[in-house]
Amino acid sequence: MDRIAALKDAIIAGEMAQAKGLAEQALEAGLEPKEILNEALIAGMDKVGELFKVNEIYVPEVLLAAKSMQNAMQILKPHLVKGGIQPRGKVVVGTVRGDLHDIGKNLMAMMLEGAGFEIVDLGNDVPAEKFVEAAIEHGATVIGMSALLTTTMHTMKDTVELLKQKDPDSKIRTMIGGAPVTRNFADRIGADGYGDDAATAVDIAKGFVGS
Ligand code: B12
Repeated sequence: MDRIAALKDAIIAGEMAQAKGLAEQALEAGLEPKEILNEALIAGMDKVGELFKVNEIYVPEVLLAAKSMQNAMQILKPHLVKGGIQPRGKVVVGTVRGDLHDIGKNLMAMMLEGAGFEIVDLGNDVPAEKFVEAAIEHGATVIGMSALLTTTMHTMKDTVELLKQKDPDSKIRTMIGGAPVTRNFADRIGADGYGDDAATAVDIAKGFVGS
């Protein structure tokens, strides 16, 4: 099996140590960092997203795959920076104010990173002001918000409204998710995107940047 295919398989299987070693070997063998990123890491995480959507794998497997991808990414990153490879776009992510549930948010962040987006993770308990300020300051393309409590979902509405107020011609798009969040709620508050799983967050963000 060639090195790219082996690395892609290691990502899908969540083999963390192997993924790191294979990324090192691929670089040593003279493969282009961009090729390793696109054909092994991103392609591997794309496959993980597909399997997750059809319930062939579950949250623990996705977390292992994402960790493997991050391990390989550690090796690749300095070479990608040297080569001037641009991320697909920047996504500011966080769990909304009053809410400490961050497993789904972390999953969304990892899947987006795996798809080539740069992530600014604000953590949990994030107020509307912080989402908007960080997105403007970092020149983000997307704000991705997560909520697990029905009592905290209103911060998503506050963020959408504050963004319109602070940056009326904003190109920054908003997407929301989390167990109690629905498409109907997203439409009502004027969010640009809604997804019921972390793989869909990637589809939405790709749609926003037109790729
Ligand atoms: C784990 C958990 C906790 C952990 C959180 C640990 C952590 N670091 O996250 C702890 C123990 C801390 C906790 C605390 C509490 N919890 Co709790 N918790 C849960 C539990 C069991 C699982 C949540 C979870 O992680 N699911 C797995 C992840 C992967 O799912 P997810 O977040 O929905 O994310 C998926 C999608 O929604 C989507 N997604 C998520 N975000 C986004 C964003 C975008 C943009 C997109 C596109 C997609 C997307 O992608 C993910 C993967 O596909 C749920 C019950 C349940 N079965 O859901 C209760 C639950 C959420 N908790 C609940 C409650 C009430 C609480 C407490 C108030 C309990 C208490 N009395 O103290 C506190 C609140 C603390 C706080 N201020 O936040 C209730 C909420 C009820 C409600 N309707 O509001 C639930 C539903 C339990 C219940 N049945 O009562 N909790």
